[in-house]
Amino acid sequence: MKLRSDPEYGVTESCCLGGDGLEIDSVNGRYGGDVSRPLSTPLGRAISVAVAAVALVAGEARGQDLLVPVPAPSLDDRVAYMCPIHSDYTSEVEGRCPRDGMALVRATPFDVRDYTMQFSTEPRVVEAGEPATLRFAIHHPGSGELVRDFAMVHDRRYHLFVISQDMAYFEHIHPEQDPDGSWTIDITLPRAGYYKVLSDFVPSGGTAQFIARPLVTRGYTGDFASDSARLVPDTGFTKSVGGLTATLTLDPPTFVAGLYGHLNFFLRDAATGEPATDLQAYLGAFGHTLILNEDMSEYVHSHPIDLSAGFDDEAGPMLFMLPMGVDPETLNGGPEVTFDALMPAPGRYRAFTQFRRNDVILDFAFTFEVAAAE
Ligand SMILES: [Cu+2]
Repeated sequence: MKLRSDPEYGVTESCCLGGDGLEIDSVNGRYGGDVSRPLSTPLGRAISVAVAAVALVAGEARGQDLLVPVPAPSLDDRVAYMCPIHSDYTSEVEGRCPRDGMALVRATPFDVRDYTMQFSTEPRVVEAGEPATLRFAIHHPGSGELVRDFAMVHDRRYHLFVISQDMAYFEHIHPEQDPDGSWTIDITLPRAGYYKVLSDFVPSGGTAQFIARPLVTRGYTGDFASDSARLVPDTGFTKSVGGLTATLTLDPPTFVAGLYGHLNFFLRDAATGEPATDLQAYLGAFGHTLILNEDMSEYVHSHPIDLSAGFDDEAGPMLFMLPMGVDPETLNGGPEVTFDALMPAPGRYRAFTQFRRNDVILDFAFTFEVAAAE
């Protein structure tokens, strides 16, 4: 099946994150309006309130008697419903994101400050091959209070990625929340070294956060700067894992920094060569992809931009990643799964992509080059 063309969506499809910060794409105002309309009014109101206030002050300075009421911005002017994945999609009313079908969460989309994270390990120095507990406590950037409420995003409230510096080791795991509000998970790292620990969550009332922390095990003697991965781009984009063969096609064939590209996967049964149409939903989607560059300074988290099963989108309504109101366990996906992604800088990137089939999570890693924009 065909994807809806990009112009339908505009150019703001996926959330793109770099460094420890959150980058919010500009709103282009062309999202399908049948689900909910883009929200420009609260921001617009806030701006007009500011303009009115300036006018009043200026008027007073000139000694005029201006009786322009200047209402203080209420909480409602700052709170909206936003897509937890596409933080640039906001709405005044509850509903779902027209691009991925995610339930909108109540949030303050115009407050883009990073939340504060306390990351600790038990034991304090982690030993390779020995179990360790990772603990995360999230604090509000303004009040400093511990955050206890998190939005459900892709079936979980906290997603965690652990990647070794050479990018050979990749884990996508889900910490559990302790009664005190912090999050913990036990992990055994395979060998001494430097790891990147990436937290992905949406605090209730805040925007999507994607926060990286280093983890260095005992016995690591390398130099962090010079030990970064030396990624070698794949020459063939077909790999088999656990009975599933994935062929990746990049569109455009060479990604360009700063421009959206598509990662098109075609999946086959490795034994028969037949197209695989029995993908299972995993965390509310038919695949997950995390893309990192060589020195792990840039990372992009992407989900499929539609459901690759049995929809004709040429004339129909805007596609959802999963149909609303349907139990994901009753659905099958494949053989095509497409992710979109925007790589912020040129260089070599590795995409870690996960599919679920026969109740097993299958991890694929593909490495490719991203060219500099002309
Ligand atoms: Cu996850």
